[in-house]
Order: sequence, then C-alpha cells, then structure tokens
Amino acid sequence: MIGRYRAALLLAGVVALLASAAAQQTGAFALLGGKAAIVSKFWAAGGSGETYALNVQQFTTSGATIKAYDIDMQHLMHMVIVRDDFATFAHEHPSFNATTGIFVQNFTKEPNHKYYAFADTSPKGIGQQVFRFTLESDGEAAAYKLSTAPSSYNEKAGPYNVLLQKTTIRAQTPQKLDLTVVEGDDPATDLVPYLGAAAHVVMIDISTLSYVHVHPTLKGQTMSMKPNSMRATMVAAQKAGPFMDVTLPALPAGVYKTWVQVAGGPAKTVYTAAFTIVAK
Ligand SMILES: [Cu+2]
Repeated sequence: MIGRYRAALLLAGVVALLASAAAQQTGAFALLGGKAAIVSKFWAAGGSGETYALNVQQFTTSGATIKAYDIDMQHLMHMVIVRDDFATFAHEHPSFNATTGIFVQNFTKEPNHKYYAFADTSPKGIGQQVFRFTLESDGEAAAYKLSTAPSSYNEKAGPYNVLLQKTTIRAQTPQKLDLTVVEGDDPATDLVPYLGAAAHVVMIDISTLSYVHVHPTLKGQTMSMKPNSMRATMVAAQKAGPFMDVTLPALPAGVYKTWVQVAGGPAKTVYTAAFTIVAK
C-alpha cells in the first residue's frame, strides 16, 4: 500500500520531471507481440513555429546508452508519426549521432493536434523494439470523430490504386491477404522496391495504439493475366509487385488504421494508401 507521504513524494517527483528542460518522455512499448527489452526516451525541442526536433535516445535496462543498432530495411531507425485522428501518416528516417546515441528527426506538425510517434529500431543483439511517444498539441486539440468502419478495399495511392483482398478480417488468426496494385484498369508495371521490400504495411490499433509493421512478398510468377509481360516484370530485379501477399500475425479484435506504402514511376516516388481494417 502506498502511503500518503510516498504518494506526495512521487507526485513532487513527477512535477519536477515535467518542469525539467524539454520534458522527457519514457516510451510505451508498442510492438504487437513483442516485449520491451530496453528503455526509450523522447523529447521534442521547439524550433520555429510548428517545427520540432524529435529526439530519441535509448538505454539498456542497466542504464547504458545504446549506440549499436542493426540496419533494418536500410535504416537504423524508422519513425512513424501519425496525427491523433490518424488522418496523416509520415514514415521518416531520423539521423543518428553515434557518439551520443541520439536520433533526431525534424517534424512539422499542424496546430491543434497531437501526434503519436513510433520509434522502430533493432538494437544490436536485442532485436526489434518499437516505442510510442506523444507530441502534445499546442493549443486546444481539435475535436474529431474517428471512423471505426472498415474502409473500401480499394484505396488511391498517387497514380495507383491499392487493392486489399478484404478490410474485415478475423481476429486472433494469422492470415494472408492478397495485395494488388493497379494503374488505371491494369496491374501496375512500374513498381520498384521501397527500402528493400516490395511494399510496407503499417497498422495501428486505434484503441491500444499498438503497432504492426509487415512486408508483403511477391506472389509466385504464374499469373492468370498477361503472363508474358508480367513474367518480364517479375524477373527484372528492380521491380516490385503488382501481385503480393500480406502475411498478418494474429491480431487482437480491434480497428486498425493501416497504411500501405509502395514506390514506382520514373522518379521511384513513394505513395501511401490508407485503409481501415477491422479485426473481429
Ligand atoms: Cu517497412
């Protein structure tokens, strides 16, 4: 039982911490199915206007700064930043200072919204760790209504349409979904890998804010339509898609805001399609 005295001390400590420079946050572990093995700290330093430097520094459980990270998907850290209403999605790659062990990412927010930042790293010898932080709203947070209905299975991403096999799925069951990228009426022919994967899928549970990040794989090379041209597409090493499988882990029942990122076109531009997937 925590006595009144201890509670008061605790409160004083929290107040002191909040008052300290650039209020540090300890991240909440967010990787679905994973376990926290490190401690992750975050602070946002204000610059001009709505632009902030988002800092992350991570520690072993004994308090040593972690400076050795494995490269995952071509980067030391992936930072996903979503607005409180899940209407915006950013996938950034913070710069890393190997001397201090601090990652920094500049981010421009919109007023009257808070944001959730997910820092995804693989500390050497530990494996994947994802922590969530909150970038608070300056000014009163705007009211919003979250849609909890499954979205269309067909959503736009730049010049493409991304088609998921379905957006209502079974909870607590690993499953595979078809993912197809089309341009106009035809399967897209100019997709390229993005960060070493055919596509990237990030899902965030709107109530628990837990995080899932999976990489679709290319379907086998036997296609029912245009076999010759599709085969030609597949064998060229720098191509990706347009027919893929997304393998999902067993997901708790819930509503998942989902972003599918693909790259393509002459400039290898990255495009994002947003879905709402309901697991029940
Ligand atoms: Cu990815």
